[in-house]
Amino acid sequence: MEWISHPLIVGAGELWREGTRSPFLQAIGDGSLPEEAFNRWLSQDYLFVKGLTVAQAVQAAKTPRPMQKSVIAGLSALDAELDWFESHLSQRGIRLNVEPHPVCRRYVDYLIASAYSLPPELMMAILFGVEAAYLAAWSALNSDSPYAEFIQRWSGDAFEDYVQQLGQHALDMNHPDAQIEFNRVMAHEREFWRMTLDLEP
Ligand code: MP5
Repeated sequence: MEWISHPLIVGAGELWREGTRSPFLQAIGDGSLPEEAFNRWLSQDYLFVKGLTVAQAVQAAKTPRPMQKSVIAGLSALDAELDWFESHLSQRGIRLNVEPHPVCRRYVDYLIASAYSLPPELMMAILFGVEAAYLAAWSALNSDSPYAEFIQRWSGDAFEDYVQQLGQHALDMNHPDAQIEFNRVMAHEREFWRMTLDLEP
């Protein structure tokens, strides 16, 4: 099955659209986004990915074979991604340790608390939601933009394969509450995009 026709995506309905589209993304795609707004997103997304790395490490510890393989491979990609963020932030003269915005903090707290308290079946639906949302959001943009490197990071074939694998695991692991958690992820994604345009807490 194509990742985009996954039952969790179809089941999320309008929330899926809200979590994967935003004026911020449109402005990245057409190159009209002010640099300052981009920089604020970059520093908050770095903090998000740091938090996701913690949650995913706990998830890896709880996920059975053979699905654990995808989670561990994803963790290794997160480690490389943190290096990539750090180099972009330093090139732009942005501190790594800015204050997390409450929206970013709430999303990360949800992921880390879920990783500790929920069964791995549900964590797989959550991780699929996190990654599928970014794949859909960024791959819809025109890669001629000045932000092409960012668009490509979340639109390439390797990333799509990863999302496809997570979607298959979420189907195989199947849990009755999977849709509830997937929808929570979409609501967090929607708030994250809103935050990028209005960053004052
Ligand atoms: C992702 C992200 C994708 N970087 N930020 C948000 C708010 N949601 C999802 O995660 P990754 O690890 O960068 O692919």
